[in-house]
Amino acid sequence: MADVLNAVETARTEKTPFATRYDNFIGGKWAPPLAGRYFDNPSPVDAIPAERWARVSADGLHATFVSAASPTPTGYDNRDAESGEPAREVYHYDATEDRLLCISCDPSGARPAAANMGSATHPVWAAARIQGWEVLNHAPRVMSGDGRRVFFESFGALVPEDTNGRWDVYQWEEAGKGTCTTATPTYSEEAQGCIDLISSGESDRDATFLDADASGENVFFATLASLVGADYGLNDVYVARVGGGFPEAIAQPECEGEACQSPPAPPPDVTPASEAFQGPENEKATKRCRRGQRKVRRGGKVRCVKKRKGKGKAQRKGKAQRKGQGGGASR
Ligand SMILES: [Ca+2]
Repeated sequence: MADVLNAVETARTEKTPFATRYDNFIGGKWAPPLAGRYFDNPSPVDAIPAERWARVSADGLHATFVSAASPTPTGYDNRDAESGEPAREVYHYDATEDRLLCISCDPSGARPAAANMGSATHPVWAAARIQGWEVLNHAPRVMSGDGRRVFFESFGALVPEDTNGRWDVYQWEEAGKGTCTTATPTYSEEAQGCIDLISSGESDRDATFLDADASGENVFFATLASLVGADYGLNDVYVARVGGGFPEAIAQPECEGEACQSPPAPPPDVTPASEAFQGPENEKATKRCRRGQRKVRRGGKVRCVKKRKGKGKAQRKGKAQRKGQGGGASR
């Protein structure tokens, strides 16, 4: 094992060496496995972040993990339908009810379609998986804070809409606590919850779970599939959001006959050259008179002359009256 440890992990291991085997930590106490079957790997935590296949919910009452134990502790035959090799499945454990569920086992009871995640010489068969840790100090949130949702990837098709024979992102939601009930079409008695696709199940490439928020109502995943009209291809990050979605652009109907005309020409420049240009012809627009004077055109030229007092007073008075009426009417 030392060959896969980094310097920090090696130092810790030397200080606190691994025991030869570990009991299970259940309900605050260490307890030996009921059947006496200990894991081969004595490490309580895998040294390689990407291979840490277990999580505990924030409330400490729920756990999810991956195991290839065969048959499964829940009695499902998890041998790959083609190779016959035991395949990894995803489990959910609820400490409040001491209940273990296989949430990725095929709801129909059929044996799984698994993929070899390893190599020809060291095969690792998996029908489903949760994402391992991304790096030493960060694990994607594969389970909501309350433990009632788990996001996993399945190679096998668990719903009829999954037709691509590739890895897809799924959600397991416990029945009775959210939108899932025993009457929901995707409810599975085996999983005691609803199993739904998050990715499309139709792309010819794998979809990947990236992360989720604590509520489990926002799930981030990557896919090559174009799930909205504006996505023209390539690998994109999507968020599946409870109550979310984009308004799709409405396709313009095809035109017929006279309706098929060119779009109207853009409006002319808002600043015509004649206004921007400063010269004699612009004198009227640019010449300003002093207070008490007004502009008049005489002999082709603009001049400032004294305002006529009587007319000016009458105009100002009329304006004031209109203003006053307007103000009253608006209240
Ligand atoms: Ca699939």
